Amino acid sequence: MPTVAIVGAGFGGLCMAIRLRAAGISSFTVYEKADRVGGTWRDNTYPGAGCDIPSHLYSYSFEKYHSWTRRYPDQAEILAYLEHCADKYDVRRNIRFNTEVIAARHAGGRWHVTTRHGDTERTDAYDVMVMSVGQLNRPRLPDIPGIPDFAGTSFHSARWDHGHDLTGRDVAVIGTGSSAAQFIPHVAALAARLDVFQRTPNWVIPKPDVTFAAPARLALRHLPFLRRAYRGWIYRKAETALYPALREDGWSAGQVRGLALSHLARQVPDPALRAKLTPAHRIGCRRIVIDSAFYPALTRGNVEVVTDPITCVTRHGVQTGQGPPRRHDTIIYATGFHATDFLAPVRVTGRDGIALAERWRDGAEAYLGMALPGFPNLFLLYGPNTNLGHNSIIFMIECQVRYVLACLPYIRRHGHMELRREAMDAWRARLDRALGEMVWQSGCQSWYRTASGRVTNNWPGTASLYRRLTRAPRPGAYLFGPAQG
Ligand code: N01
Repeated sequence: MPTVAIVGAGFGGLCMAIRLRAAGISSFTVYEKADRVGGTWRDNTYPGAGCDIPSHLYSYSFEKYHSWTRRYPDQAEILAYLEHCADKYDVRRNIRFNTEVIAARHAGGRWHVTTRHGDTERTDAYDVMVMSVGQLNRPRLPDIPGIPDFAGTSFHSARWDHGHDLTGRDVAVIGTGSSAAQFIPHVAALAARLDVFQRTPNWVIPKPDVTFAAPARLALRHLPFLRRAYRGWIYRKAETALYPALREDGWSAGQVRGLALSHLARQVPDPALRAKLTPAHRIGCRRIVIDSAFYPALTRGNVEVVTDPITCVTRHGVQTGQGPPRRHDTIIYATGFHATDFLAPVRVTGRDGIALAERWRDGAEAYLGMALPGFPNLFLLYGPNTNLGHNSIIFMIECQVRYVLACLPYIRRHGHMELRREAMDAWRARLDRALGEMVWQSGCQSWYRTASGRVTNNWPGTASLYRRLTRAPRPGAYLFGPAQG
């Protein structure tokens, strides 16, 4: 059996490991730079962190006996779920924790993986390389002058400083994306004063969370048909109600927009604040925020939504060009991630010394989000153009893992499989046509796009279409043969 290196022990890497083990393949190693599994759900521990996709869809289809306590899981429950899966499917013994992959180079027909563990660097060779490092793993600080001058405490939302008590503080939050929306209610309840710096308002729709009563939990856990029906219902709702709103479909977009506007009207009585919070961009163009506690927090007496552009950060706090200087003793950067820098900072070099960073200079791309010409036996999970604006990414990851497993027999038989250039070009053309029909290119800026405007992160089809396309590798798309240099 081919030996497999997996990079990352988040949802993707764990899924790959579990399915390999289930297929009777144990010749794999998972490299994880941190000391535990969980990926984004290990890193994002801000108060209120959770998922705005329902638990029964935001989970592995094969892990049937887990009992979710609520409709929308919080971070702690998702992390516990991943820990549970790592134990139950016995993949921990294949994980090398505290080991960061710094480079991967294809040479002599194998992947040479260079890792750092403390001060020790070493290189091991594998037949197959699976990169599963996520899209939102490297926090981004804004490009605002003066950040290092601030005398108080500051941190990014994905690196929450739990030792810093926010009670009675004057706090500034920069950013109003999904992360900020989740933690602002908690910060507002503790802080003496909270300034929320909003550059672009987002569309917000309600998150109808509920805790499952014991009988419902038991039924969903032990009655497979009920569980399947519930999961299927959420899935179909995402495909039929949310997805069309992301296309040039005026009627569906109108429905979701109406839902967001009535949510805003219901939760924010003050017309001036409501005006500040009303987005100008088309709904779905940026990630829709799904939250029911965000707007009420912004209406509190100790909270101000500041829309004047930030000019700088000083020793004393975040400043705008308007009004008297502001004073803060804490700044929280909810400013997102380097989302379009796929795989960075790992140096990936393919056949004949091709550097992946060079190949992706104009934006990341991969066939089905997984394979690339010049990079034999390399697969990406949650790679370019596989993020969703409407459904569960865990579903996409499972499609990808199934695809990689279906490729392994070819690799075993032929030594290597490498995507044909023509397959990549045809895929690119197909993708561009589909992306042209999506709302993401309708003018707004978002983390879905590179600075030059190319949408590198999102999948333009339904999740069901992706599942069909990834059912099995199309042999015509690949070159097969003995391992090459
Ligand atoms: O980051 P973001 P996030 N000056 O990039 C602002 C997923 N997620 O961490 O919009 C002023 O969305 C920026 O302003 P603007 C989810 O996919 C999922 O919140 O660029 N402001 C924006 O408001 C999500 O989309 C869950 O004008 C600046 C904010 O910072 C993704 O993670 C929960 C600025 C960044 O928002 C990222 O969300 C949480 C500047 N110079 C997150 N620079 C689930 O529930 C940036 N901003 C599954």
